[in-house]
Amino acid sequence: MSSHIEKPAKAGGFSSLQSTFKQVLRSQKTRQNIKNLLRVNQTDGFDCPGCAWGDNKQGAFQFCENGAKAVAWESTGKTVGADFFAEHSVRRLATQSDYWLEYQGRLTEPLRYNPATDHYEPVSWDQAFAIIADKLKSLASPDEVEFYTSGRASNEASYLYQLFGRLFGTNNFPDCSNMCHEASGVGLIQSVGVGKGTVVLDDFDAAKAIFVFGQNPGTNHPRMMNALRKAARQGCQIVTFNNLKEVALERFASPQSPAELLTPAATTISHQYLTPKLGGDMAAIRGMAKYILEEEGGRIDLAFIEQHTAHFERYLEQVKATEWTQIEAQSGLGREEITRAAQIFARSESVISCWAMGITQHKHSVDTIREIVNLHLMCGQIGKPGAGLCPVRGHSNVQGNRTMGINEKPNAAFLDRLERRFPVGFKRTPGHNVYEALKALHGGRSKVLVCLGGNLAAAAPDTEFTYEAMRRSELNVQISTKLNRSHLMVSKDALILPCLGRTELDLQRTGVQKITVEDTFSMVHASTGMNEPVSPLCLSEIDIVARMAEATLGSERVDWLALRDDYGLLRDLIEETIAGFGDFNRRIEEPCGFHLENSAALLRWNTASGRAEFRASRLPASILPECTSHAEQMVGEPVLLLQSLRSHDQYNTTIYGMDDRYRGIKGRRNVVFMNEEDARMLGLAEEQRVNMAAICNDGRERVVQGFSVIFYEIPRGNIAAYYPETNPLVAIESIGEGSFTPTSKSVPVLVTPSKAQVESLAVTV
Ligand SMILES: Nc1nc2c(c(=O)[nH]1)N[C@H]1C(S)=C(S)[C@@H](COP(=O)(O)OP(=O)(O)OC[C@H]3O[C@@H](n4cnc5c(=O)[nH]c(N)nc54)[C@H](O)[C@@H]3O)O[C@H]1N2
Ligand SMILES: Nc1nc2c(c(=O)[nH]1)N[C@H]1C(S)=C(S)[C@@H](COP(=O)(O)OP(=O)(O)OC[C@H]3O[C@@H](n4cnc5c(=O)[nH]c(N)nc54)[C@H](O)[C@@H]3O)O[C@H]1N2
Ligand SMILES: [Mo]
Repeated sequence: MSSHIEKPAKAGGFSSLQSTFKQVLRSQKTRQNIKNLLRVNQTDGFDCPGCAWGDNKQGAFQFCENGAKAVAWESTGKTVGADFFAEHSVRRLATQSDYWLEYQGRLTEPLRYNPATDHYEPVSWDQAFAIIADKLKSLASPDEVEFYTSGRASNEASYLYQLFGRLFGTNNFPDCSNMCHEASGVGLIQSVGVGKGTVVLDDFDAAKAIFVFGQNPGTNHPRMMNALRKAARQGCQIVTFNNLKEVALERFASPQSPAELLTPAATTISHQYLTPKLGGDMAAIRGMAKYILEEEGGRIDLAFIEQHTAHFERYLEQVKATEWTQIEAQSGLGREEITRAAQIFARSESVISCWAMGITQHKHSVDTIREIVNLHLMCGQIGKPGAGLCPVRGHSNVQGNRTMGINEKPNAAFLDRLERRFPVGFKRTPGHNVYEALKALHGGRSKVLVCLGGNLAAAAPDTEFTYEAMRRSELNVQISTKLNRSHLMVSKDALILPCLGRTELDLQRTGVQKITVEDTFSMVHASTGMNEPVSPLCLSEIDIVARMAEATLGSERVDWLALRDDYGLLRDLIEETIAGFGDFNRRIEEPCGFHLENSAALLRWNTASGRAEFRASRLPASILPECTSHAEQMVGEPVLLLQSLRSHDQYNTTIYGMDDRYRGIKGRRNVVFMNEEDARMLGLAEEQRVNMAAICNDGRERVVQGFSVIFYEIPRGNIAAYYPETNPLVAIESIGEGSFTPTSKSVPVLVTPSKAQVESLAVTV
């Protein structure tokens, strides 16, 4: 391949260390941030806000390059207050980039939008809470409010938030998980009766094979690279399925190993690296199952199947009926390479499968995840050391949010327990997820939006639709640390409520408070901030939620302010109302916190049949939606499938910088990775500017412009570009079956040279 872009030969190593220190030096609080890094993920420090990977809390510093970016981002000397907002109207702010908005610094005082001047103006905290309470009490129905949560909120904050929402009378809890691992939760609950991973960090030491599907840990879970490196060096076989050749999954150098740090030496991570077509994993995994059933039947764990599972025969029939031609065509992989992966799976004593957004953001994600589980059940690879299922969560406490009840479809057992403490008759009908919340706001059925963190405007799909939906809210309340796009979605009334970050000291009436989080391995542990808060006017998230609740509901049923004064009391309440939290306050004093029991890991199956359930789904007829062939006929050009993904220098909608070092990209983000042969066929040269138009059948135009073509090792017919820039292309109705997750990893588009008229690109079929 002849691209002028050069990828590094390995990931990690010195470049990683260099980048860490660059971030720390840039943050304007150098000394503070060096101190911070020494406290990240230590027993008495704060939980890294970077990602949900777990740590063993022993030994040296547990931070990574991208964790350092996250910490330095929060702990900056720059601030935005009343002066800034007096100078900049909302209309003017709206012309700035996402990068610029967040780089203005930390929010320092509560603000209210004034539609007459188009400026945010200072407001007192008391006034702010009164505005929210008045508006909520004026609603015709409690279901006219949407309570969004982003996965950084602590267990305590999210518990209080859902309790407030539920006592107010709604289950409308859209959250970032709806755009993220929702399919994992849905699929795992159906298959094994619990929506969480079944392994713990120690299992990575015991595994004889690790499969990594659709995940880029070198960038998004760098601490996972330590576990993979260690496993690889111990002789564990690592098999990667990724649409792109991600360099960290090929070769990784530990910044902690002197030899690998300073020399070209590195550890080979993947023993086998397969590059399926977008959405082709289910076919590939079906192929593995087919090979094992037909060629290595002796490796099937019949005793496990007999004792623990249901519907195996149906699955067997379905696998037999799946043809190799379809498996190869849909996965884009050859039978031999699938066979090799299957042999590693079948012949290894203990196997872990990890996955992330490359699996969960497709139309058939739930079925794909259930197919991963099928393979594990067939070979008895669950509930024993070194074996099991590992959806690798994103946000540092997204898993804890769900445990605490941030869930638009709460199960009956959860509500029953809550009702024993609060005998009020909680609503039992499901509330809104992100998709339904945006539709309800857009349609005027929901009137108030409250966001506990995050940046819904930039994170959600179909940018124009999302903007309009948020602008139609009559009151938009954003609890945030930094200015972002979501604050600019205003019409009548809006509030910005500045909160403390995780690195900051949280001092309440009874003293310094700690919060807790749950990592991807269901480990719950405490986190204590230590930095001086950026402003005396910033409140903790818990304080904000408690006062919002107090203003709206009064203190008759819950003494919100007492819980705010002492988070220990809040944890007592959690212990009383949520299963698995016995002795909560004491157990978080243990150095590593405690593990929440996982029934599937204990071979107990909370499913309809009381057994682990095989799922016999057909492969999808096509990965491309039906309307695309029509579009191809109309336009005479091939439709390409786009995945939207993260660069190395971003945290979701927060852009730290313009480089994507491991993919060889410097100083820009408006690039589209394309197979050279596809480019040739389309008459495109490398670095040529192109536009992308989405293929949808709802009559709306969705176009993004001015992306430079980069030749890249990517399967024919697939392209990749960064999120959130490509969000305008993801149609609101394009969601996963059973998960409602935007299909951010399979967006059918037409690519044309930029000079072409945008009008002529608007494709509707
Ligand atoms: N530094 C940093 N850390 C983060 C985040 C961040 O933005 N920055 N975000 C956090 C969050 S919320 C999350 S959810 C996680 C996200 O972590 P990831 O899931 O790793 O994030 P993505 O960048 O979306 O990467 C998707 C990967 O899947 C591959 N892929 C895409 N489609 C397919 C497919 O159909 N099949 C296969 N086999 N592979 C495919 C892509 O090539 C890419 O390597 O990271 C968390 N950690
Ligand atoms: N096209 C496309 N779209 C995607 C994805 C994709 O891969 N492709 N990924 C999806 C995924 S996996 C996710 S999780 C979502 C992410 O969706 P969100 O979680 O909504 O977005 P973030 O970018 O993580 O939120 C960043 C904002 O959080 C606020 N913040 C940061 N720290 C704190 C804190 O401690 N407290 C409070 N209150 N606020 C804080 C800051 O103001 C910051 O601007 O995006 C989804 N959207
Ligand atoms: Mo995520």
